Amino acid sequence: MPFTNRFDSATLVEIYRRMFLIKHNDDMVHAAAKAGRLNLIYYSPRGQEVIPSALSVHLNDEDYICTIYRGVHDQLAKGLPARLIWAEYAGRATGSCKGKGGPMHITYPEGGVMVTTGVVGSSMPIAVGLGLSSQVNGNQRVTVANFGDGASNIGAFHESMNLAAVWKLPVIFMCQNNRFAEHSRFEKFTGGGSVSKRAEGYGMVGVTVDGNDPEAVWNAARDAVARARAGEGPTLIEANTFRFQGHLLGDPGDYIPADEMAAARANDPVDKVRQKLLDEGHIDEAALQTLEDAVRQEIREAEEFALSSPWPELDELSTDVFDTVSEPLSSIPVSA
Ligand SMILES: Cc1ncc(C[n+]2csc(CCOP(=O)(O)OP(=O)(O)O)c2C)c(N)n1
Repeated sequence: MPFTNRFDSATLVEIYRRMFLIKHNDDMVHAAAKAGRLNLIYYSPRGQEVIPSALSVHLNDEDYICTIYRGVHDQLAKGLPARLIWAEYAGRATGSCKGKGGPMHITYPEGGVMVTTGVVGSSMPIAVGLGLSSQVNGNQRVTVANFGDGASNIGAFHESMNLAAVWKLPVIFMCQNNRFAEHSRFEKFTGGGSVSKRAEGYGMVGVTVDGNDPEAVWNAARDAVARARAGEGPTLIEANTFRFQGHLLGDPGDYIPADEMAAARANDPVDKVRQKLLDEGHIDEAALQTLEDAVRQEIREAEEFALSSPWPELDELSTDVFDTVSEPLSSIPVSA
């Protein structure tokens, strides 16, 4: 069930807990990679913690998300257990994809994490298909398609927006605009200068929010989820944020102007929300530390679980590869 339907102290504390989980997980992945305990390709979501944390408190376990290679923040906020992510990172049989997917292909259908994709722009058409399934089945499930600003210039973005609008599908297009696509600046590759304004061309609602402001994201997500559940169609949200690391682990990110990076880090949303919680009296320091210690313990256990898990057996190579449930192709009549 959604955490709460009011932006009260409990909601803000829960949003912060999810943000701290994302940040601490990221710190520990970096530490494990640097120490050689994990060998992985890794795309840090640091700086973008608010977006999935403030959105996911509106979602049920049964709701769907589609995300991208950078989407560990989306996965953790949706409730995917960290130990399954770590085991997948480590290539172990206990990972969310039995060690065969790796960091760029984390899935967890039991918790609604339906796809993590490395193909830029492909989270959106998959989300449209999931939205159509919810409409056909008559359930109230909402699907969130997460993607970056770069993906908003891929053809699949426009096809997905159009179809979702025409069919009034319960889909939220969540553009996490972190200002860079690989090494290119948003302004240099985006006609019109706005992603959300493109919604108008498809007759759907589009909004721009400060993606580092939990209340702004929470409000926009509340409206979009309500619209989707009421059968009133999709919403495009452009949430502006900034990424604190290079494109992927090992990229120094020196194409990001130093002053912009320094300003973004000085306004670290995790620190800001923590301070807001204390300043406004939503929680006290001791309770916050207890909450953070629980997260640290969760990630410590995730790493221990992953690194002590067995490797996949050799015959895993060919399991889950072919569909064994449906009729063999040869038995399906082919019309002339
Ligand atoms: C179809 C396709 N084209 C190009 C790439 C190479 N590529 C990988 S990540 C990336 C940048 C995407 O940027 P954005 O959508 O803004 O997401 P971000 O990485 O900033 O989260 C590109 C071009 C790809 N993986 N897939």
